[in-house]
Parts: sequence; structure tokens; C-alpha cells
Amino acid sequence: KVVRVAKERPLSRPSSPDVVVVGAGFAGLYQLHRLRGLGLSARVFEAGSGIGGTWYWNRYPGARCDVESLEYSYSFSPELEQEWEWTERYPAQPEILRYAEHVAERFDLRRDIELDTRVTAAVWDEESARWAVTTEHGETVTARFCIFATGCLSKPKDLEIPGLDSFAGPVYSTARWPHAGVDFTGRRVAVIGTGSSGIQSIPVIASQAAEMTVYQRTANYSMPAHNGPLTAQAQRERKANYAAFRDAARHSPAGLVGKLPTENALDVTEQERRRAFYKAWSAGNLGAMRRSYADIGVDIRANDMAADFIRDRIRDKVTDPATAEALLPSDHPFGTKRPCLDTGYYETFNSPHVHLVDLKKTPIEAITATGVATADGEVEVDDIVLATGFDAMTGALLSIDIRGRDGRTLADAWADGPVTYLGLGVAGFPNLFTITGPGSPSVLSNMLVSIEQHVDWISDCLARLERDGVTTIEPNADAQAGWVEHVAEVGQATLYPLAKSWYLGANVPGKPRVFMPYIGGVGAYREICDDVAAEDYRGFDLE
Ligand code: FAD
Ligand code: N01
Repeated sequence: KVVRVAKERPLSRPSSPDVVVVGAGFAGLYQLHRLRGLGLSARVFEAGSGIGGTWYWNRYPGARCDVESLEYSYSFSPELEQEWEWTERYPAQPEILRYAEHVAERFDLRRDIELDTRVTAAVWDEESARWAVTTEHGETVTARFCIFATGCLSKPKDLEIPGLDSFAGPVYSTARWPHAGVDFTGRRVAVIGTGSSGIQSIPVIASQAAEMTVYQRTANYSMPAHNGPLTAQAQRERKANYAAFRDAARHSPAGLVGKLPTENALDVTEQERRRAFYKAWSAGNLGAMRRSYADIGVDIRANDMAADFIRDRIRDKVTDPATAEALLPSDHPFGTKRPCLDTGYYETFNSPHVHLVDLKKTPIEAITATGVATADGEVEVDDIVLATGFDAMTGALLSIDIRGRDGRTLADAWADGPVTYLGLGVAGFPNLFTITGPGSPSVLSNMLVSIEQHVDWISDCLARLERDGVTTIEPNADAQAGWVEHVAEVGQATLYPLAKSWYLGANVPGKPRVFMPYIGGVGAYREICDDVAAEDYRGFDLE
């Protein structure tokens, strides 16, 4: 296999760099930039043939972010902030990928990034106090520190439906979409999955396909995105005041700027509630409905009110009552699976060539050579699109043979679910850091904010270790146990555990059920991390 180096060959490829970074998405790119600033040598290994992570791989039609571009962007460079112009409120995947590529060029990152290079193993060597990191090409490099920027949503989950291999036509995964695109004109298409990827791609694929059948296992909550061009004036206004805006995001609950509710839905009249819910529905903002009242995330009665409101809007949009009923989310509270923003999703089901199969009533029995078979019979299709999600948060890490002290594998340490201290490190695995790891706010936030916070924290930590000649840093087991308990406790106080979500590992058969992200809030979590650092890395052992 030909190994490509991003754009140009690296100036140097030390076999013993100070740091190995795994992954070149937004996390890996910024981490490399900070390491350069510290004067540390680094090699970055990226499995893909290009940089950008999520935005390199997920090229399905309709792929775009649902956090506004002016928030879903780096804040570390005021110059970058000022010079980059976004075209849309919610830009599409090609534009976000161009942005990542611009950042790599602008900060001259490419020369230290090796593409088409999957890391297969990372083994801690006690004697040399270094990690031995092995790539798929058989090269092993040793490094003092190993930073995993491998992504929370980067390993597509295996599909547990029998017969996929026997299908005679093409099977496309939204998370591994062909770079040349796919023309569905005149084709009969099956789409399996109605999470964010399905909900974004279904309207676009349906606009080309001759027939489309959507296989839905769980109906999701989706709200209209109201996407549109970003005016020059809107950008100017934000850019005039960017520092304060970014600061507000960093100290907010979810890395998103917005007024926080003080009132409870249960304390106001029905008329007031309806007004607030309509306002949130019209905002085209992922957090608006949740933020309409303080009790929506914690009190099932308040949550039901918001959920009922959304169900009524779905009924308004879908003309066939049976289809509308099947599209109503009914088995989990609003927000306990990640809700979606869409452009014309529900309306798509009003087209005569679009059909919905409710897998709760008629589960898929098998995929055959010619189509998809349920208890109702087989639907013949030409193409199958899998929008079936990811082995989230732990999948990419556990795909690597990571061995810490005494040869203990990460898979063993996490056999009952991921355990970390602050989502940043794991006891028994010295000098190893995870960016947006389980136990941190990560996927419950605007991830650019969480990525920058982790990278800055790790970089400041490395600077301190360098300055004082510290050889190893590692969470102590007690601190880790306390953090794991806290993460679980905070999660239990919300409605999140009521859903069979990927946050809990419930989408992957056999995966331990642990609520993986930290729901304590981005701002509160930042304070905790800053305090830990200020107290000379409380909870970490430094030697
Ligand atoms: P990634 O972008 O996933 O990058 C990780 C990289 O590591 C990948 O390129 C992968 O190939 C590489 N890698 C993994 N394992 C190995 C290995 N063993 N060896 C070498 N390389 C490896 N978040 C938001 O906040 N707002 C949004 O609107 C939003 N939209 C999203 C849309 C989609 C379709 C998806 C899938 C996710 C979205 N997310 C969103 C979450 C998104 O993943 C993050 O915002 C962010 O892009 C993550 O960056 P990252 O660098 O941490 O990880
Ligand atoms: O994946 P998902 P995704 N048979 O897991 C179904 C981010 N993201 O790629 O819910 C039949 O949400 C599964 O059913 P169920 C965002 O964080 C953001 O869409 O498990 N169906 C579900 O309907 C998001 O949450 C954007 O019952 C099966 C679907 O497939 C995360 O990435 C865009 C099945 C998977 O939905 C993941 O989103 C895209 C089976 N065997 C992604 N297995 C933005 O817009 C799974 N399903 C920002």
C-alpha cells in the first residue's frame, strides 16, 4: 500500500518523537499546532487519505453541521476567525472540510501528518517510560506521550442484519461515502437508519431516486433547521465581538451561546408554553427547545409537553395519518437521543415514491440478493444506504491494541465500560491522553469548544511536565473511581438513561451500558479541569 504524506513529505520523521498524535480531525490538527508551539516534536498518524476526520469521511448527500458555523469553528486564532468567511448558517460537509484544509495550510501542519496510516497498537514500555506505537505498515515509533484524537464518532458500527454480503447491488455507508458521489437518478433505494445522518440524507436522496424505502427502527425528534446564507453583515457583527462570544460559549452548559431558562414548563400556562415552544421551533437551533424551560431535561412531565408539541408539528407536516403516526417519536423522552435539525425531512414522506417501513412492527429479517426482507415480504431495491451510526466514544480507541502498565490492555480495563479520570486519562496508562474521551462533555456539546478545551489543558500539562522534568503523569485509581461515580451520578439525575441511545452504548449489541459523556456542563467541567491543574494536577500521580 502506498503511504501518502499530506501534500509534501515531512521535513523530519523522527523515530522517537516527543509525542505521537493519532488522528487528524479537528482535535489532532489543533493538538499538533499546540505541540509545535511548545517546541515538542510530533508525528501524527491518520488512517484516512486526507485530513478533517468526520468531515473527510461523512460525505453523504445533505451532510452538514447543526451547530452554527460561527460557533462550530476554532477560536484559538483571532486572525483565522477574522479571515475565514462562512457561506451558510449550517455549512455543508465540503465547506467544513475546506475549512479544515485551510487551517492545515495556514498553520503549516501537513508536513507532520502521515495519511493512510492506521495505528494498530500502542504499548507502554516501563523501562524507557515511552510508548511504542505501531502502524499498519509495520513501522514502530517510540514517544514519551501518546495523544488519542481518534474521534467519538469515527468507527462506523457493524451492522447486525444477516445477509448484507449477499446483496447484489451497491451498499453505501453514510460514514464512508464515495468521494465521487452517487447518482441515484432512476434507482430504487433503501435507506436503513433515521438518526442525524439518515434524516439529513433522506430528503436529498429521495429527490433523485425513483423509489425510496426508509427503514426506521426508532422515530427521532427533528426540528426544522431554517438553514440559509450567512449575510456579510451577520458575520461582521459577530466578528466585531468574537472574543466575548467565544468566552460565553466556553462557560456555557453545552458550548453554545444562548439565554438559559429560569422558568419551569410546569409553572406557566398552556398558552405561554405554546408560545415559547413555537418560538423554539422557529429558531432553527438545536438547543432552543431544550432551553425553552429549565425542567425539560430533568422532569418527564415537562419533557412530555415539549415532546407532544413536536409530535403535533410532525402530524401537521405529514399528510398520510398512518405514516405520520409511525414517524412520531414515542419510546424516549425528547433530547435523550441526540435530536436533529432537518431540511424537509418529514415533508419527504408526502411524496408518493417514498415509503416508510416501521421496524418496530415489521423488523428486518434479512437482506437478500435483491432487496430487504421483513415479515411483510421483500422490497426489491437497486441500492442500500446504511445510516446506522457508530460504535461511539470507545469504538476507535478499542480498535487499537493499547497496553499500559504490566501489559494490561485498555479493552480489559474497560471491559465493564469506559473508566477515565476527567475523560482525559486512564489509570494504569501513563502519559496517555484522550481528546473528548468518555467521561468528558464531548458529544453533549459543541465539539469544537470541547476539543479546544482538552487540547489546551493537555498542552499546558505537557508544558508543566517539561518545565519541571517530570517523566510520567497518570491518573490515580481513587481519583478515577471518584470521577466515574460522579459522571454516573450526574447522568442518573437526568432523563438520558431512559433512552436506548448510543450515549449508553445501547446501539451496539453486547456493549456495556454506561452513560459515557459527562452531563455536568462544559463550563462547570472546564472549571473542574482548571482547578485540577491549579492544584498541581490533583488526582494525577506525577513522577
Ligand atoms: P474525528 O473528526 O472523528 O477525527 C478522528 C480521526 O482519527 C479520523 O480521521 C480517523 O480516521 C482517525 N483515526 C481513528 N482511529 C485511528 C487509528 N487507529 N489510526 C489512525 N487514525 C485514526 N459535532 C458538533 O459539535 N456539531 C456538529 O454539527 C456535528 N456534526 C457532525 C456530523 C456528522 C456527520 C458526524 C459524524 C459528527 C458530527 N459532529 C458534530 C461530531 C464530530 O465528530 C466532531 O464535531 C468533530 O469533528 C470531531 O473531531 P475529532 O478530531 O475529535 O474526531
Ligand atoms: O447514527 P445514529 P448517525 N437495524 O446512531 C438505526 C452525529 N451526527 O450516524 O435508534 C435497523 O444516530 C438506529 O436505530 P436505533 C450526531 O452526534 C451529527 O445518524 O438504534 N436500524 C438509528 O435510527 C449523531 O447523533 C450530524 O433504534 C438500525 C440509525 O440507524 C451521531 O453523529 C449528522 C440498526 C443510526 O442513528 C450519529 O448519527 C450526522 C439495525 N440493525 C451525525 N442499527 C449533524 O447534523 C442502527 N439502526 C450535526
